[in-house]
Amino acid sequence: MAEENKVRLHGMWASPFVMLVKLTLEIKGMQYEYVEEDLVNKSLVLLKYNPIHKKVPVLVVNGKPLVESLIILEHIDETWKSGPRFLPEDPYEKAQLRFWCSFVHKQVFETMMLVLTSDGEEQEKAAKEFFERLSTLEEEIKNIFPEGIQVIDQKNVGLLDLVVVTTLSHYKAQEEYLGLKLIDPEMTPLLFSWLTALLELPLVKEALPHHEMVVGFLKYLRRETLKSTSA
Ligand SMILES: N[C@@H](CCC(=O)N[C@@H](CS)C(=O)NCC(=O)O)C(=O)O
Repeated sequence: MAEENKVRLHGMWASPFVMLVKLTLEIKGMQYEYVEEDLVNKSLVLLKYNPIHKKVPVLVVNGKPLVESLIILEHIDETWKSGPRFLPEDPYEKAQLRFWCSFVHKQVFETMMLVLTSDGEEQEKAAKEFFERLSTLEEEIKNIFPEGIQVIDQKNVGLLDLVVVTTLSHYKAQEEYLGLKLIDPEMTPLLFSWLTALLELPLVKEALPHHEMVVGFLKYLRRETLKSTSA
């Protein structure tokens, strides 16, 4: 590989943001090196490349770091134009797409994390808010797919497809572990069908970690978060 094309991704296997960048690199057909980070003992390299947020993913291209998954994605899309494009040319469409990607990453992801790491009344409140946000997304899906969910294939997968599938990819393991329905086919039928179709894409299936690993990670996450919030 020529030096000017050296790409390295610092990530953590369970992170939806890392999975998003991985899928993008793979769809673009890019060669890259992957470095698994231990987020409990962050490496000096991670701290050097992302001193402000200290989070993964970090993409290092020719020695230059990029952080924040959606920013990384736009950079990849604009730099490697040869593969499929993830962002539309039209400025208004692009702005709308950015809005909905950010809505899923912030509003949906954050309330989902609260549901996964709380108990009792706090969990009920978080779940209510999470379902409200999913209903907002469901309304937008009606605009995106006015004729119902289209057949999605790997070659025409878009940015919002990738953001939705990576953010919600662990939902079955989460439902099983918590004994809670998170993606309800009756409450949000379009989201359920969209997600089901996306999870069937071969590239997505291959990228998903094993169910048991996700359940093990959830146990750990709940235990550590509940311990720190009750201290
Ligand atoms: N907005 C960031 C979120 C990244 C993020 O939250 N990464 C988590 C893993 S899922 C992380 O590195 N956490 C380490 C920490 O918070 O110390 C992005 O889109 O890249």
